Amino acid sequence: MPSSAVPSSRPDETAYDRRRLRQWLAGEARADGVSRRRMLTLLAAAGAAGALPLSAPAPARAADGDTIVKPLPPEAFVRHGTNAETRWEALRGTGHHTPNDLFFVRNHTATPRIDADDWRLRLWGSGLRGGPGEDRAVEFGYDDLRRLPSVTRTAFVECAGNGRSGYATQQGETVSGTPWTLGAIGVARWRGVPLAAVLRRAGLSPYAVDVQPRGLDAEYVSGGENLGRVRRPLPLAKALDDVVLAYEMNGEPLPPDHGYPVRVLVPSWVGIASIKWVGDIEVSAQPLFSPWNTTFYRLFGPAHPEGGSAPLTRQTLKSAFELASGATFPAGRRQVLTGRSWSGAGPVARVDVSTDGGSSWRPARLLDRPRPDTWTRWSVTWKPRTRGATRLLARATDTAGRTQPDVSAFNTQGYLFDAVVRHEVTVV
Ligand SMILES: Nc1nc2c(c(=O)[nH]1)N[C@H]1C(S)=C(S)[C@@H](COP(=O)(O)O)O[C@H]1N2
Ligand SMILES: [Mo]
Repeated sequence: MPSSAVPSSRPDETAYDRRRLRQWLAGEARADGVSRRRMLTLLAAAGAAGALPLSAPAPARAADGDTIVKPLPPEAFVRHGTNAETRWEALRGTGHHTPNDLFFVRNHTATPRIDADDWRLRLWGSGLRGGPGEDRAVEFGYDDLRRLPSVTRTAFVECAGNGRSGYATQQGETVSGTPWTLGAIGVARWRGVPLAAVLRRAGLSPYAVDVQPRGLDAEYVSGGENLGRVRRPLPLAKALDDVVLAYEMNGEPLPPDHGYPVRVLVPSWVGIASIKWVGDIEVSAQPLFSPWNTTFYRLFGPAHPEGGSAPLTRQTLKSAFELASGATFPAGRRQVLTGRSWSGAGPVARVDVSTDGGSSWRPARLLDRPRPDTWTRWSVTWKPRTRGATRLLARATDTAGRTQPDVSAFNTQGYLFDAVVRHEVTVV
């Protein structure tokens, strides 16, 4: 995608979704693990007549115990149940790419221990070439993938709920889900095989429409309901575009917590699309639905279509200071404030900073050449004069023309928080 391209627009996504939901109604799509009621709700919302009442999905229950393998030193991470959030102050001075040991972890259950020698990737389903009505399956081992021509790309993985706590702290709104501040993002240099190359080798049928990778981690139970293994369909067009089956992260084999031996990397899209520990990929000639593109990862709430938005694709626009919340600064001394801004819609080419709670703004100095799928680092100097509490603000603008608003549109699950974050500090 050229760096200045505008992302596919929401109306297209909505029409696409509506078409697929109708196919489901006609018995032409599969929705394993999604209740009929949920599908009917989405259908009513996308189509015409009287929408069924919307039941708010239960928030995921956090499990206890050791669900993450790597060390999580408290100066670098905040623990949220099965997940670990990176502290922004720990990123100061770490360079463009997030070191693997500082990268946030989002686990629905727990990191599985997998031996690459036993691991196989199975591609199967009605979207692979075979005889009429005949499902084919093709398998690749770890060495098979490593022998294929590789690509390397820098991209963020960011949870769709990153910044979610801002709905409560800045907007007084109650949302469900992990209360991340801004540390559910990391940028890495990923190396692997284009998913397109593997699909073509497996023998893609001209009728294929959806591709659904599934993780090898345990089945996910939410609100007493077993939703099965983590999986989410991707439209074939995206799967053939820039998706990578990644086996390296920042020059090392993928660490266990980040998907060893192989994960999917879907640049700029919501983190859930980047399935870790991928074990199989269904290639389907029918549209597919899973809980992760129906119940979860749609926008529900008064500002959104009744019954929910189309499934989320690209991440939104955000900025963060490389500072602890409540940091203190001595009055009268010159400081260099640093931070990073990013967007799923295109490179971030402008960042404005306020050190007086939003009364005055000035452009930050950009420290990276703006590129898609990753953040732009920036800095401003600041000589605080007045003692007491103040707020630091940073507002990014991307090349697709989006700017961070003051308020983010509420949605019940707190996804895609994009408002300017008020970073409270004290001058002493
Ligand atoms: N198999 C599997 N893949 C997964 C998940 C998971 O729990 N299981 N979590 C998803 C979510 S919600 C996010 S935000 C990213 C997080 O990737 P990371 O843990 O490497 O930072 O992985 C995604 N892929
Ligand atoms: Mo996520």
